[in-house]
Amino acid sequence: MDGDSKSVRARSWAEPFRIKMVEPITVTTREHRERAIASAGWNTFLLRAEDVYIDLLTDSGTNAMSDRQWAALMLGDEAYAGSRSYYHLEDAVREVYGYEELVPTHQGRGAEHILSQILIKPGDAVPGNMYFTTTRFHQERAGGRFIDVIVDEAHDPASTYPFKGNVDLAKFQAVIDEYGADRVPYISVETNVNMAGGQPLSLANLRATYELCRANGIYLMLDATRAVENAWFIKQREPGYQDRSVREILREICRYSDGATVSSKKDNLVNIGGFLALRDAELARRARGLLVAFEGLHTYGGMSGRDMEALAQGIREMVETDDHIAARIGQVEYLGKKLTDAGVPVVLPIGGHGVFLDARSILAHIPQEQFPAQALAAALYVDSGVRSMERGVVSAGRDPKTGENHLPKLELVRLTIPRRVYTQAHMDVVAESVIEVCEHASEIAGLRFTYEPDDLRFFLARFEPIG
Ligand code: PLI
Repeated sequence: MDGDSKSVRARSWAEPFRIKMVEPITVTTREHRERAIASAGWNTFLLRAEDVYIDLLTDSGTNAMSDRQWAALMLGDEAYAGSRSYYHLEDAVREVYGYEELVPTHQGRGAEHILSQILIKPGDAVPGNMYFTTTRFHQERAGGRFIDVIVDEAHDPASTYPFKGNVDLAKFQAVIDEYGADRVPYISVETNVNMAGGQPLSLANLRATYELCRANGIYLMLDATRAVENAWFIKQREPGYQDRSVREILREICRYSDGATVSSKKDNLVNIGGFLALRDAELARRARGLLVAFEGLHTYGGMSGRDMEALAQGIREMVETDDHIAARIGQVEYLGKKLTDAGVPVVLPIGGHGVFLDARSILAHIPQEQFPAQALAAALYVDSGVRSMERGVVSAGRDPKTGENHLPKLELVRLTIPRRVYTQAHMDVVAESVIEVCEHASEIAGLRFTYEPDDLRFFLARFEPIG
């Protein structure tokens, strides 16, 4: 049967690239890993990367760059002011995202810092479709109060609602009613919501949210860090978008916003970088005023010229065709399906940047105050050298007013897939290890803090097993 025949059999997809350079990784012994996790205080952030076999800590800054990006590095213009590479980046952001004003930053949290400082006044409310750690930190540091307005389905790992990233408009309206529109400077709308499990919002919901914003004089600021992944899900799930390219859908997402913060370490296919993009020239002027104090001059903002060249190329490449994003999310789905077929409870539907294990259900014998997801991530590392990340009560931190732990409904371990880095064989090894660890879940003990940092505690906290 030739390739053009009208066969209805499903065909496999494959990565739209071949591998030109490799980086060796080594597998360690179980004894080695037991020592390593103990000296890391049971926190996978504190492991040395060389003690890790398959590194699924994060998809942030762990991308493999293309030959064209490596070539672009050589063209970097390292001028302190007015670098040619800055203007290349500005062109790419205007062309692909459609924002006129570019404020470059060293990474996403740099952009969040500047945005929070220019827009939030002490006592303001900042609604958002679920918190992200650094985003909420900067909003609270500026005196704002983050209020979660995501749909209820997002908090239920088993719900298969296709747009778990949607804003609940009634919750958003309630914030406006309670605080008054003048105390709500902007709503922060994250694409493909990270903490919900990489879950998309629909264009219909974004459009309605934007209309509510306009009616009340409130800005809609996107966290467009994973907007391309969101665009892919819109193409798959939202009626009317099946024949549109991801590039076109991305432009439409940005159309319903006043600006965006972006960590370029994800969708944009680079290892470092980020930006704040805006429509309003006056807001951008204020942002640049702070930028020169905290990040760098307005034409580099913490990036080198070569970083900006690689980023400009990455931005074009991520939407050049839909093949890249199809394969990227296809690989995540491949791992997710292996786990669901084996009965492992994960966040459904499988998300865009990783598979999220439901630690609350896997380790039902460990109360949330004893950090089940943290304990599961450590156990997975000891089993196979696979590094994952806690996304539960440790990441959620404490309420700055009451000092009490936030107790999120989602107590998850994130298996985050770097872009263009691992093969399906790596995914098979990961799945086998997760299944094995789940089979022995009752042997895993809870943890307690031996060191708890005040802010963003998940990065540097240390633990010890209880009992
Ligand atoms: O890590 P940064 O500073 O480049 O970006 C911060 C940031 C902002 N928004 C979102 C949705 C993120 O996911 C994000 C960073 N995420 C990390 C580091 C992660 O591991 O998911």
